[in-house]
Amino acid sequence: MHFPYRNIVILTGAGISAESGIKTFRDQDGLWENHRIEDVATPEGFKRDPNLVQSFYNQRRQQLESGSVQPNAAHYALSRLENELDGTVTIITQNIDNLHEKAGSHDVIHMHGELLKAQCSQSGQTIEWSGDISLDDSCHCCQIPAPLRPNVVWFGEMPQSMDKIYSALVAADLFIAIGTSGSVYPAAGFVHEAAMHGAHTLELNLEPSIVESEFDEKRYGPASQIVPELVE
Ligand code: BV8
Repeated sequence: MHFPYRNIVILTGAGISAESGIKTFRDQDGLWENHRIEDVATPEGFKRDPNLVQSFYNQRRQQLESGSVQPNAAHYALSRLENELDGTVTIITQNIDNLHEKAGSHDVIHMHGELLKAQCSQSGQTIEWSGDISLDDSCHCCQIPAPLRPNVVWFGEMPQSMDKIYSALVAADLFIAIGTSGSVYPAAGFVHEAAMHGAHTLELNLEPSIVESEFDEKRYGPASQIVPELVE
């Protein structure tokens, strides 16, 4: 693989996991189809109906743990790129699944959290978690045990590791976005940040995203085809 880049930053979204059987958010029969964002992906929604929100994430965790969901050729291609490139490959994922890690990627930043972790609703501390989170599950880190919530960044909450993300974007000489609609910030603004610091920018998606005009280069098709083609 001839890759004239040394510091690659890759932003992934739900589209990279679609062919692994995980629903995206905004495609046909997507996750938001049956739920309003305000009801299942905001702190207010959790306060209003914690049961609904816990079960929305419990179902997604069950699917991930059922073993029926495995990395696809796109995840494996990125792991190969990280192992073979003479340089750095940083994956910033908006996804809360663990498919990049299962495919062998090591430098993965989960900016919107992780499904296989629970979070203390008081201290924000996270713990590895498998199985359902129920309303009776509480933390062991506070004087008065607090309820556990999914370790997921909801709308209106600050994404995780933003300082680490911005230093990666500043240092990047190549920025690739894979499988994201570009509809959520600050992730949708990363291409602009990387371009401002001189990176070449490439969009790999099934169809043009909302921010496709910001990219130097675009390739469209299913991730399991166009990502391995790029890395080969
Ligand atoms: C914050 C976790 C500030 C939960 C998620 C106006 C302007 C700018 C910003 C805002 C604004 N109004 C409100 C905001 C802020 C808001 C926002 O951006 N709202 C949007 C709706 C406008 N953002 C926030 O609130 C963020 N926080 O701004 O904090 C702050 C500052 C200081 C202090 C406190 C706070 C936090 C946002 C995080 C929300 N959490 N997820 C969960 O997973 O349930 S968002 C969720 O949707 C995902 O995580 C992802 O990030 C996001 C977008 O989804 P995508 O991954 O792109 O998926 P989507 O379905 O949309 O698209 C799939 C794509 O794949 C499609 O393009 C499709 O064509 C393609 N595809 C499909 N199949 C394939 C494929 N591609 C290739 N191959 C295939 N086979």
